[in-house]
Amino acid sequence: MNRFEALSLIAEQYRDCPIVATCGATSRELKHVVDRDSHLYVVDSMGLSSSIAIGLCLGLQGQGAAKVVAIEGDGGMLMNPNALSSASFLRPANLVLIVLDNGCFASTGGQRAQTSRVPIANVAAGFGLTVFSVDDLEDLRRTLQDTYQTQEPVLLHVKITPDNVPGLPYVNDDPVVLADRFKRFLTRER
Ligand SMILES: Cc1ncc(C[n+]2csc(CCOP(=O)(O)OP(=O)(O)O)c2C)c(N)n1
Ligand SMILES: [Mg+2]
Repeated sequence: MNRFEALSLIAEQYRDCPIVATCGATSRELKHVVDRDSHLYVVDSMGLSSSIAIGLCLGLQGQGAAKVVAIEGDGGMLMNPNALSSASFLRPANLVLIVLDNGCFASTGGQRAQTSRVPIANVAAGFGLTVFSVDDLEDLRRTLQDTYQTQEPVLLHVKITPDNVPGLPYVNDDPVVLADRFKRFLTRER
């Protein structure tokens, strides 16, 4: 399974939920799968989609968002592992933290990342999070349905191949504009 295939399933299962996508090819490809007001493309701020999503979970409590999804890369996740500690400590019941693990910094040329030796799923479980791990599309489809139903913060570890969809345009929108569109989605009547 590659990133684009994984993102297609995530966008389908979580089409009504806020999705915070990490920078680089993840935002680029998600935008190409489907571009929705419910997406926040975190251009450049590598590693922060998980922290942003945790804050959103807390801020949106009782406001009808079934789940808040963060899509992080393996490199980004290990750049900001304290988000795992925060998620475990704060226990936002509606957090779904999805880590697309290709073992490298695929967006910037495929340099080897620490996940080639540091098992993210074990690290997250060690922090006390409930962890799901998948490595094929059928499992991902099933597990996305399961994570939609959970009543606790979860980390979904998805093993993907290290390729990028070639030729996609950069997400060059002004981050202020991207954030404004997302904020308007969040404050819309449900
Ligand atoms: C603090 C910081 N360092 C480096 C970058 C450049 N950069 C953007 S995406 C990326 C690779 C991200 O790797 P990973 O999170 O594993 O996602 P992948 O591209 O593999 O899907 C890098 C190094 C950045 N945007 N911010
Ligand atoms: Mg990676």
